[in-house]
Amino acid sequence: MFKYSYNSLVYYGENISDSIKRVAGCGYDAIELYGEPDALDTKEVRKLCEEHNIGVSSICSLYTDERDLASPDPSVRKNAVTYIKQVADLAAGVVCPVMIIAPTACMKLKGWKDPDEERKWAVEGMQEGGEYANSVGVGITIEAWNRYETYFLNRLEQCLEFMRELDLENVGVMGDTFHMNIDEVSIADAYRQAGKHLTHVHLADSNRAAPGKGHLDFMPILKALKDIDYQGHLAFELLPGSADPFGTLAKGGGREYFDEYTKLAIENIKSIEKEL
Ligand code: LER
Ligand code: MN
Repeated sequence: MFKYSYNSLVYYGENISDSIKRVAGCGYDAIELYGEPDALDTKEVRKLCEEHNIGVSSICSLYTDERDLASPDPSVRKNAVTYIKQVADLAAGVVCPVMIIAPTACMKLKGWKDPDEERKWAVEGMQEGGEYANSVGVGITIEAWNRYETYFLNRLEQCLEFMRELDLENVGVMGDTFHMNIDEVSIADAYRQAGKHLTHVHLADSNRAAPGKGHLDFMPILKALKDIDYQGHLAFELLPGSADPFGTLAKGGGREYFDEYTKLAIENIKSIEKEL
């Protein structure tokens, strides 16, 4: 039996109590929180989760230009490490096992002139952040993003290579089917190759809508996850089909991603899980 979670990122601007209530009401085991430590009160989140009998599966860290482990600017790199530590504290405070981590800012499409130097910075920052996360009992999981969101890690095999450069016991990799649909040869094979190192999963259809609303075939994907005995959560990370999804949400668009898709996503994937 898979464990299910829904990423609160898409409930843009909503009160966390409404988000937790909706996710629990739709039968999820857990919620994935967006990684803005200052915007969340850990005691309140814990209380709400206890009340609604769900857990926090994961924290979706938000890597902006000011939170870039691979930046040539040492103050930006320092800020990124501080951010990782703050997210780790948030995770520990809400009893969450794993936080997502990435070596660069999201939407940064060009690297530093010296790739070796840049990689060294990214490894150093992730090592420091990962050690801190370990000290507060939190795992880190490295996410690959598609080529239109980063130039750095686009496929799981690259995340595994990066992971092996770290000296950490609490590190794994994760695959998001939206990104994988663009940059992997086979989503199922990439999950199989990650095997025991796969510590988190984001599910979305080809267009980042709820599974069933795009053209991905989830049967071989779920079969691969079952075959590798994946023990983490399946977290739906859905966002409106727009170059600026948060702008769309801020203007009141994407309402189907709230009640309708929260319900539909778990229903559709559970119906495939039954057939495995
Ligand atoms: C985060 O999980 C992700 O997949 C990226 O697209 C950044 O939002
Ligand atoms: Mn993702």
